[in-house]
Amino acid sequence: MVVLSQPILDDLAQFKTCKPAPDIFTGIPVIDLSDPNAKARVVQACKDFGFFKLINHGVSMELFSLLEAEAVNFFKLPQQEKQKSGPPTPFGYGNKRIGPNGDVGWVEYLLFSTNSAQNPIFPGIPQTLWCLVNEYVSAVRNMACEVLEMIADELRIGEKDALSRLIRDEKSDSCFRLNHYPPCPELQALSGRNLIGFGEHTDPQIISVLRSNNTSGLQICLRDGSWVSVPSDHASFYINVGDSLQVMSNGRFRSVKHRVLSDSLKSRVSLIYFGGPGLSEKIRPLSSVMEEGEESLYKEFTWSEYKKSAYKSRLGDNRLSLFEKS
Ligand code: GA4
Repeated sequence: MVVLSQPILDDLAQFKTCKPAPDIFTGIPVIDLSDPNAKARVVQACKDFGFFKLINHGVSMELFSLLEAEAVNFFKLPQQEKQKSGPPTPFGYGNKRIGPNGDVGWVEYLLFSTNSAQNPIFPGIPQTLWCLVNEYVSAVRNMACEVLEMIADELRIGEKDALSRLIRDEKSDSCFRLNHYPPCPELQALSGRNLIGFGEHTDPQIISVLRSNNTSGLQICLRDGSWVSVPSDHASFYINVGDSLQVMSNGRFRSVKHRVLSDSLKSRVSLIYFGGPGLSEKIRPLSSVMEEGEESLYKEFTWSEYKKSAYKSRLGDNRLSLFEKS
């Protein structure tokens, strides 16, 4: 029999739980970057799911594995050591608290701006980890730009770099997070449920690029409102459409709601790049995607306005609803 002490039970009580996901969903589009039909398939996936898996992406397994190993080493450090790089305001080490408005999750993480000048000095982060983060972010950004250029081409947006320039720009407000979801075998044994690691939400930026170790946990919400489990695959990337790209496509693309359940037995480590525009960039539907006479579904806003509003929201809020035209 599993016996949990009262303090542990009290601590666990603040986290939401969920029944472990039944089957792994096999319907997620898998897009081969070298496929001549990739552009059309990416656009279709952004419309249908706001989410797809990317294979043959050209970012080396070795770089991912090295960074993953460094991240694991960091998360193994004593709590006191990790805390030296926190709290995340908004960048740095965070444990169980997500964002500034009371959200919690069974997760610890490191959140960085991809613009070094915006990060405070993190006394607890080893130089090797820092260097690998920079190398990885630059490889993933290039790949994300390639995807955005394919989208721009397929949508017949005049300039090929209309979307990619937003995240390539040196003023781009992008960030990168390393998440560690520790296992919690006791709770599983006790209740048959899993802890919610990162509650349901959409990403505010343009595009998010995720890679994880071989532990499952990620779920996405389909158009019919059902939640399905994404197969884990450490060799591939998962790409999701963010709120800003939903607006730029005037609602054609879907900013996908997603969440992470912690695994009861295995640690999950995920690495996510969030490609966002510069603070003063205006976010509005691209004129080239609009049909004649089509109205914008959203009021125009700058990324700075959207971000400010996002940081006042709770994780699960529908942040775009404030910017929808009534
Ligand atoms: C969700 C996507 C990214 O992880 C993130 C998150 C951010 C944070 O963890 O600080 C936010 C969340 C995310 C949206 C609403 C606000 C801000 C936590 C939160 C409650 C880094 C981001 O850009 O927005």
